[in-house]
Amino acid sequence: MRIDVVSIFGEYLQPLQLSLIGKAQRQGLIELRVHDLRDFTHDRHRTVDDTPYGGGAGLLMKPEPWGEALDAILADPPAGLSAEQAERGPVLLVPSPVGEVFRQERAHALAEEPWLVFACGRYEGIDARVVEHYASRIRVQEVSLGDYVLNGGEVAVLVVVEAVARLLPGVVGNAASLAEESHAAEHDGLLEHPAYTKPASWRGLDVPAVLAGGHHGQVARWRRDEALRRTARRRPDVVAALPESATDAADRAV
Ligand code: 6GU
Repeated sequence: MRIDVVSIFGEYLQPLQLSLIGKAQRQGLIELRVHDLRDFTHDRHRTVDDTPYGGGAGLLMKPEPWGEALDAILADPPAGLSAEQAERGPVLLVPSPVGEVFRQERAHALAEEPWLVFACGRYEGIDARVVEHYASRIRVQEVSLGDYVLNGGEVAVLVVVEAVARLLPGVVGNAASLAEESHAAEHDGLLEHPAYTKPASWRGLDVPAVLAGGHHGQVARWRRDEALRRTARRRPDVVAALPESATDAADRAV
């Protein structure tokens, strides 16, 4: 997968050199290219921001450097795309508090793409014509991490790249661990049950006896019950959205 990121703070993306994502880059599973938006300005001060039309506090990012940066990236596609993939182009992801909330389903969908481009806004965001223009040429998705405000899109890139990259074949050693975790479709999007390792007793707290009992059916039932209870308490929205078909009679008794 090729990932291009445009930012005025490329150093923010250094953590992507660490751990499994760094290793995936060294193995050639991911190619990350970070571009400095200021390289696409033409004035002495390398200006990327300006005051908003209509007034108001803060500065907006000017459209022209974004147009030049994104056009240059689009003109340099990864090698080995099929004709259809080249025609479709990348998905342009624009982190923003006004985007749709980023969820595991979207991470799975993006993991199928050969090419992602991220546009990191700062200040009060990017002139709205940038998204409007590129939406007429390629697929554009504005994505939010949740209902709070960050200073820019770079942290969201860290989040989205990590969530997507770990779904690529070969990035996470044990593929089976992906199916068991919180928000996995295999578990109806429920939160994961609590988990324990040795010792069996620690500071007066014992591991639930059923987990050491060796009865696989009982362990599975206990985990499902705990996942349902935890999700109902912490994320009633997730339980409310479960289709009838996702729960059986034993679930509904929890
Ligand atoms: Cl993706 N960007 C910014 N600037 N703020 C956010 C966000 C993204 N998600 C939540 N708040």
